[in-house]
Amino acid sequence: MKDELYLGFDFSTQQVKVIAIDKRLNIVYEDGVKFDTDLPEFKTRGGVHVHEDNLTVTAPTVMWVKAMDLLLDKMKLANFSFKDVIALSGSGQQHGSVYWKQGACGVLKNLKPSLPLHEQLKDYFSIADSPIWMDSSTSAQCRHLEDTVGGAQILADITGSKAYERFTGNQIAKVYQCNRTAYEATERISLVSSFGASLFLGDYASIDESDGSGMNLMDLYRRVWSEQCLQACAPDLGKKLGQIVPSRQCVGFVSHYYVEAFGFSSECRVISFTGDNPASLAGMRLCDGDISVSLGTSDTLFLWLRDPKPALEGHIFVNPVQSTDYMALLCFKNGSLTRERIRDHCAEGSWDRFAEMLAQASPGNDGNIGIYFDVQEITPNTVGVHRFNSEDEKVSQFESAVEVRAVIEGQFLAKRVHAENLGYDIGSKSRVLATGGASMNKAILQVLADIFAAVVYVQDVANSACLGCAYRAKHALTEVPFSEVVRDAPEFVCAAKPNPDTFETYNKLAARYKHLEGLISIAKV
Ligand code: ADP
Ligand code: XUL
Repeated sequence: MKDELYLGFDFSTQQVKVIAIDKRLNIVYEDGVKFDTDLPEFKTRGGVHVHEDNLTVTAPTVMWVKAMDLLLDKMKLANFSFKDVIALSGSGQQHGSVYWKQGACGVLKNLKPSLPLHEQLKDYFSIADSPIWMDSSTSAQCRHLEDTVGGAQILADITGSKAYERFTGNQIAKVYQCNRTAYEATERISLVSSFGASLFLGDYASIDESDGSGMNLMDLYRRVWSEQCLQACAPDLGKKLGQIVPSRQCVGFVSHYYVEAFGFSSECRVISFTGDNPASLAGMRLCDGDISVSLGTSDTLFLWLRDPKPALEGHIFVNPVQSTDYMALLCFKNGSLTRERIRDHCAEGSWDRFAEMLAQASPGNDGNIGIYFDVQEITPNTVGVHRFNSEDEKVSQFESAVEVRAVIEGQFLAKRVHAENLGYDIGSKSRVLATGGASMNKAILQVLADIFAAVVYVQDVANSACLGCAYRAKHALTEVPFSEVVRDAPEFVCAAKPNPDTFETYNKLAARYKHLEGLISIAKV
C-alpha cells in the first residue's frame, strides 16, 4: 500500500533540518545539515558572519542553497521515499531577506536535474550575504519609518510591532540606501521562508501572512502591504515583494527538478513556508492559554491571541494555523550561544557538567542575579554583562556554580517579567510548552518550571518548527481545523514540575530582576 508522507523543512540560524511524518503523524525521518561543520567553506560561526561594526550580521545566501543540496543528497542516500510525499512545507529564521537578481526567476523555472541547485543559482543573488534577524544596524531606518507614520505606537497599531532593527522593511531600506545598484538589480525580495518555498516551487513563492507580519511592512488586520510603510522604506518595493498569501495556502507543485533528480511525485504540493516561530506554534500544538518557550539560537516566548493589542514591547503576528487569530511573540537574542559561552567557561564545555553545577547552587542563587547580554539584546534593547549580589550591588564575577545558575535564572526571570508585561498571569496554572535545542536539558527545564510556577511539557522531538511544518502540510489539504489534524499526535511529556518551596523566592527575585533590568536598560520605548 502507498504510504502518505508529509515533509517539514526548517532553514534555521545554524542549520537546515527536515522531518517527515506519515499519515498517522509518526515521525519516519529526521535529518539536518549544520552550516559551521558541514559547510566549513563558508566560515560561519553559529551559521552567521558578524561584521566588524558588531551590529551587521549576515549569512551567505548560497550557503542555504548548498545546505539544501546536501540535505536532499543525504535523504537520497538513506533511500527516503520521495515519491510518497503528498505535500511539503517549511519555515525559516524570521526577518532575514534574500535578493534575487534579474533573471533568477528564469533559472528557477528551468533548473537542470543534472546539476546541484547551488551551482545553478550562485550568480543569481544581487546581494550575496543576506541580512538576518541578529542584525541590529538599522536604527536610523527604524527612526525614519516611525517618524514617517507618526510614531512608534502608530507603527505598532498598523503592523503589530514598533520598528525593530531586524525587521525586514528596515533591512531593505538599508540595502536601498547603502547599495542602490544591488537594489535596482533585484527582481524579487523573499523572506528566508518564502525563499525556501521558491527553491521547491521553481518559481517565486509568495510571502505568507504570518512571517509577513515580521517586516514592519504589512497591515496586520487587512493582510496587505501598508503603502505608507512601503514608501518609507524603498521605491518599487511592493512590486519586488509580490503578494501576501494565507499561511496555509498551497503555492503550487514541486518543480520538475525534484521529480527528475529525486523522484518526487509531480503532484507533491508545496504549502506556503512561514517563520520558524509561527511554525513552532503549530509544532507545539499550542492552545489558547498555553505559553510556549523555545530555547534555540534565540530564545522566544509565544502565546495564542484572539484580540491583539499591539504595544511597544513584543510583536503581534497573524496566527499561522488559524488565520482569523493572532500570536504574540517575545524574542531574546542572547539564548543558546550565551548559555554555551558560560558552559564552556565554567563547565568544561559539557552540558552534563553544566547540569550538575546548576544543582550545586540553590534556587534563588542566594540572591545573586546575573544579566548576560553578550550581544545587543532585543528584549530589552541593551547590551552588556551585569552581576549583582543580594544587596543589588554590582560585582565583577561569580564563582562557577553561581555563574551557571545566574545565567539560567537571569534568562528565565527576563522571560517571566516580559511575559507579565504582556498580561501573562503567573500562577494561572497554564502549561508551559518547551522546545528548541536546550529543551533537551531537564536541569534547565526545572528552573523554567520553578520561575514560571507551572508544569513544563516537552514532546519527543525538540525540533518543533520542522514538525509544525509537516503538520501544516497535512492540514493544508483538509477543510478541518488544525487542532483536528493534530488530535492524534503523541501526548506531551511532563519534563519538570514546579517546586512550591521556590514560589516566594522567585516572586521576590522577579521583582528585583525587573528593577535591575530597568536600571541597566538603555531602551527608549
Ligand atoms: P536553531 O533552530 O535556532 O538553529 P536549535 O533549536 O536547534 O537552534 O538549538 C541549538 C542549540 O541547542 C545549540 O546552540 C545548543 O546550545 C543547544 N543545546 C543542544 N543540546 C543542549 C543541551 N543538552 N542543553 C542545553 N542546550 C543544548
Ligand atoms: C523572532 C526572531 C528569531 C528568529 C530566529 O522575532 O528574530 O526568533 O526567528 O529563530
